[in-house]
Amino acid sequence: MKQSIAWVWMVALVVVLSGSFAHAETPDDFLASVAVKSHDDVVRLSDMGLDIAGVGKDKVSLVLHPRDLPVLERAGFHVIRLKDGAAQLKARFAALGKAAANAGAYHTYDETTADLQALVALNPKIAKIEKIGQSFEKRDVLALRITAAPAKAKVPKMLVLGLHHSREWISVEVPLAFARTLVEGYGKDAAITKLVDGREIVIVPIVNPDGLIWSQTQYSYWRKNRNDNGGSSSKGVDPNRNYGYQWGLVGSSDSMSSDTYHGKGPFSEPCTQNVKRLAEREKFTGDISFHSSGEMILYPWSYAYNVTNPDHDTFVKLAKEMAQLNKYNPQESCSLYPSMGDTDDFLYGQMSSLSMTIELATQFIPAESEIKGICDANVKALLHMLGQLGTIHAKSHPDYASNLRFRSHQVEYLAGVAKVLGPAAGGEAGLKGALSALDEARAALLADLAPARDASGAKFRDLTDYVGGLDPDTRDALRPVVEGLRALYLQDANSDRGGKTSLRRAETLNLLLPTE
Ligand code: 0X9
Ligand code: ZN
Repeated sequence: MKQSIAWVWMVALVVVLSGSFAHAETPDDFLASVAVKSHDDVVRLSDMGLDIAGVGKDKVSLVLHPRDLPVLERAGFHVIRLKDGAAQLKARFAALGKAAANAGAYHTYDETTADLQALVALNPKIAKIEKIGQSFEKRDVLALRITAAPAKAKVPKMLVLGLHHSREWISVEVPLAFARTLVEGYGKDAAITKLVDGREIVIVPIVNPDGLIWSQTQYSYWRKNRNDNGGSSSKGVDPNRNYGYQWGLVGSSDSMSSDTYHGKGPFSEPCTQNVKRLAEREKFTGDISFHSSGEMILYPWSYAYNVTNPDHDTFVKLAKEMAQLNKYNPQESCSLYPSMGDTDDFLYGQMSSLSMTIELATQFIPAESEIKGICDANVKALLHMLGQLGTIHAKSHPDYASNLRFRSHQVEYLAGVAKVLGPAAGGEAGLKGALSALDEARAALLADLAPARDASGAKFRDLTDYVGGLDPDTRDALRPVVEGLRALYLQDANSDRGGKTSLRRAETLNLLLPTE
């Protein structure tokens, strides 16, 4: 989808979602739009931890809480509240809410389980259900494994994930349709038979079952999982900010009430731990995580600009080919907005799977009549990718660690920051002075760490090891600096695309981290 028509889907999305507040758990939430002058403004909004519902050419739609208003105003954004324009849809969501466990043509959690079981019954030789773990509320998270390859054969493996975000019901339908196509087509359709004979496919239609149930029965607009956040009145962690690769700063929030709350640590959530365990065990060649909306095929990286992934050309080619089949717009994930802790950055960056996100449809929950068309088009794209995985795969990531040589200015910088951390820091003013004195050493250090040459962040791990080997006093003083330096480095990678404010924020944050 071209940027020039992006606003059209955003408006469509607003029309549907404005009907979804009948069961608002947070009834103060409202849909709004703000004008944006450039893409840097979108980056700033995302970096503020706001819930971005759609990105248009000159506007962004947001789900806001009244407490967000002064923050947005201070940042210079003019907020326009959007009116509820779809009473009939409101009635539809109200009806769905009342009829718990009935989401119309959309699958509920129980219906999804039943469908997976039916597929196994249809052909138990090629389809098996596996429990990959449990959700926060102790529901089983199920995967369907489909293959007719000989038991020990080394074949390409593809992972398909649905429903990270509770309100994105359509993201369950496409993985299910893919499973149906493979199981029902085996032995009847030559191309499908060949794929199932020579590949292994693992499909997890619902990564976040608690969220789906909450969205289908209580509050259709719910996005996160249902973690009780230690008894807080603000529930939920955004599963797509909780993966442990480049986690925690850009485009995600440390506030529990935010819709992009990243959780209390990387992989703090059962639903992301389940995917991590599965991926570590299976070593997938490629994967797709389905979301809605926007009609986009997104490839890494999500976490920062200006860090070209080592498999860029492979991703571009594959995404373009798939885009011919589903007619979506292929693009680098961060060009939508940068965010840390998403599925793809982990599965690609850490697990070397050719990992992409597909944003389905033009609304989170499209009209039921659209489900079939969306599934058909995207199953075609998935089949193409499955075929390609026989010949393409991610490069193994270069071993940066062995190339790292510490320079004196790096040690100087660390020693200087350690001093600032000491009792003589002198509050805010002292901190400012110390920061400017360290500027030169910092610039040299960042140049040396060179984000563009170290997309995997391996140098940071090496730096951490180095500090770990120092005498205990120095090590204790430096440890939080090194941890925070990773964030500083990533922000620096963003700095020529509007990340300057964040750079300062990250840096201050690093310096104020407790030494414990
Ligand atoms: O923000 C997300 O998690 C995804 N969009 S959604 O509307 N479904 O919530 C986008 C994931 C890709 N990551 C980035 N574009 N940074
Ligand atoms: Zn999503």
